[in-house]
Amino acid sequence: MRNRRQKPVILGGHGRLALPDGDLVYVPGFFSVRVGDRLFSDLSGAVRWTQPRITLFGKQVRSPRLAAWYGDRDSVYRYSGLVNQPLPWFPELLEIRRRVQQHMGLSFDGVLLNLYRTGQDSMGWHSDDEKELGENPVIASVSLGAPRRFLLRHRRCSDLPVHEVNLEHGSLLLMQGTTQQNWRHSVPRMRNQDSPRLNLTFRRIN
Ligand SMILES: O=C(O)CCC(=O)C(=O)O
Ligand SMILES: [Mn+2]
Repeated sequence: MRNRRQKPVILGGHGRLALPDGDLVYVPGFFSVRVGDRLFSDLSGAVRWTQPRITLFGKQVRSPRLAAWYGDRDSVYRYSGLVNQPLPWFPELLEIRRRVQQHMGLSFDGVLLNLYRTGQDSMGWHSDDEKELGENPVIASVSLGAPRRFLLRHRRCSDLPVHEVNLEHGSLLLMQGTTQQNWRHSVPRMRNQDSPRLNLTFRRIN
């Protein structure tokens, strides 16, 4: 049984992070503060945000954040019991995708955006293991705005401590290899955080 009072292992620095049984790469400052600020403000206004209903403990509730799915026309993505038809790419999304693809030498056909309006918005424990993503998906996560804690918990080895990365403005986090098979992740609520954060996770569906 995991000791709930055990402190998380803080992962930091630049490059490959020491996550056992997984493959995480962190690139702080992937976008400069200036470019990140511009993208944050352009995206906040341009994205068609929705607040989907999700089923939690058998009850329908509004998800504790806003979200939107953009991508190629045939990138239909089913998650949280919802069928998400893609909205069409627009210039700022294409600009970010181009930078990410150039850096990685990989291409992505969809992006899930999440807006955490304050520290009261959050994302619960889950793995990005939907079947359309394939067995060992590469997910490229760009963070803009307020820094938030990103937690990882092993799916089976409960004696492994929770691991934590602080996702900063303009950063890129890659989750790849067996990370989704072996770990769940979450973005917990944070007291003392009033500012919004925007996250983009680039994914490959087809
Ligand atoms: O906001 C984040 O950093 C994570 C988002 C996430 O896990 C997801 O969209 O599946
Ligand atoms: Mn996720």
